[in-house]
Amino acid sequence: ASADEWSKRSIYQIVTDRFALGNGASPRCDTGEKKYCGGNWQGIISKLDYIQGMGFDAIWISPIVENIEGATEGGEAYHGYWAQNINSLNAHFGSADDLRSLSNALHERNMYLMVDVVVNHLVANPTSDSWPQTFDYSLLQPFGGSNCFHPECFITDYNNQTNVEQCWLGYSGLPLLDLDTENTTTVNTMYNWVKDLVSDYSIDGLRVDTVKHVRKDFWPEFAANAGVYTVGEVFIGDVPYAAPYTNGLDSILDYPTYFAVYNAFTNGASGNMAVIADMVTQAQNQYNHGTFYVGSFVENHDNPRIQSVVSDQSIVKNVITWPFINDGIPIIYYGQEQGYQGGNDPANREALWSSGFNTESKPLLNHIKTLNAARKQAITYNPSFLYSKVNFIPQSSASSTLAVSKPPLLALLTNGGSSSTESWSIPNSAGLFSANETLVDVLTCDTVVTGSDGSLSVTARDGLPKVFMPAKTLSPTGSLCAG
Ligand code: ABC
Ligand code: CA
Repeated sequence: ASADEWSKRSIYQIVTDRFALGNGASPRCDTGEKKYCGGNWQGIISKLDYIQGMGFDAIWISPIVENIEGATEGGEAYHGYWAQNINSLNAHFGSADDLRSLSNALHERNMYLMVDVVVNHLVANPTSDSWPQTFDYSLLQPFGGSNCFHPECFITDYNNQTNVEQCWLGYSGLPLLDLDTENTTTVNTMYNWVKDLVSDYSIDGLRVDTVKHVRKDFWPEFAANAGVYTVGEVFIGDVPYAAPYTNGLDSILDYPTYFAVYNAFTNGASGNMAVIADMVTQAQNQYNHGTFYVGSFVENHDNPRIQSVVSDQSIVKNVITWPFINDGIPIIYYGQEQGYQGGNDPANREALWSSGFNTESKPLLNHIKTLNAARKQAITYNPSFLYSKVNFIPQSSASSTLAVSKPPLLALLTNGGSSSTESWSIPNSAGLFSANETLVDVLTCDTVVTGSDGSLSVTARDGLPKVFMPAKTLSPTGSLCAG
């Protein structure tokens, strides 16, 4: 599917090993052990009702190819990022038929499949401790020789782009052998591989790993061979650094805004909401296609979960609201809906089955479900919703509040927490509403009415986010605050 088709979607991110087992089992899973816990593709198939029931219409699954087997210095390859043979699947997750069944099951529901792919490296255990280390390169298929890899050196200087691209991630205990992406044969192998992968498993989109560790001009032809939406991981808090990668791939995961949001909401009163607006505006101006195709997220498998640093549920709900009211495609990391609290990798990769896939009395799950429905209704109501830039209406307490407009949505956010009192005002000059217009906060179904000049003032004492939609934009028979 194309970037335009993906832009309407909402993505649920899954670490396959940690999501569900096909046979309904729920073995103990100690994240600290860094071992396979048993999740697989059949397990995902068995829980598609759970995912779709929250309003998601796409999933992103962790890498699917065969990885290094057994223990390494960094544990087992349960996350899938340590490939050994890219032409074979990871048997822990199932067979080729299982993966095709997942793809088919998704498509029958009109859902999309996004697969995580890694070009930058493969992994083998060192066979000597001398320097440079030696490896059995024949394990690394279909490459099979040291000439297909950059000479061993570890990344030491993130300010030196050649060092970032041609030296290795990891460390001597667990080196990620860096593919020679300057070598034409190697490059063509990767281009052909991605083309076949997408067609063999009817993949709709790709999350591309370690994008900043491969030269920029590798990516356009990679994306062309993929032929589907590509969203790249450029792990950086800096828009000018990230922007050029949006020329080769359709877009990138919106890491700069992620850091701004994370910092604004997890630093108590010193958190600064104004930085969010600044970062989004930079991204809108500097990315190719602006922010229309970015992946917008507030948690993932590489960063501590929000609830590992913040417990105030009003703040948590504000943070979770963000991806749905921002430009781009919302991505929710599995477990967020269940209130998971894991910290840094590996603690943030908890088994979802320990939640029992409970959908009753789960406030965050319901919050996400409502936000998915609100965004869908906004897309239906306003044909240009997806291609309008989110706009920030200046507020007097700019460090603790944010007024975010993307018609027909108006979100009022705060990092003040559940015992704060905050006010927002939207002047009539913003041109958003007419006089005496009824607006519905779709998160509570409470209503407010604009003034006789179309302006809006809201004061709240609960620190909760508000997502207003004009009453006229809601369907009387729809799921959002019907009637
Ligand atoms: C293993 C252990 C961890 C241990 C880690 C060092 O080694 O399990 O406990 O902490 C996979 C596994 C990981 C595993 C790694 C390494 O492999 O999932 O569990 O960690 O063996 C992608 C994937 C990620 C995956 C890989 C490797 C890449 O999403 O899951 O990891 O295939 C870098 C890469 C990025 C990578 C990330 C984990 O590491 O660029 O592609 N993610 C700075 C650097 C970034 C760097 C980041 C984190 O630190 O600039 O390049 O990401 O190390 C901002 C700055 C940023 C800065 C951040 C921290 O602050 O602007 O530049 O990022 O303000
Ligand atoms: Ca590299």
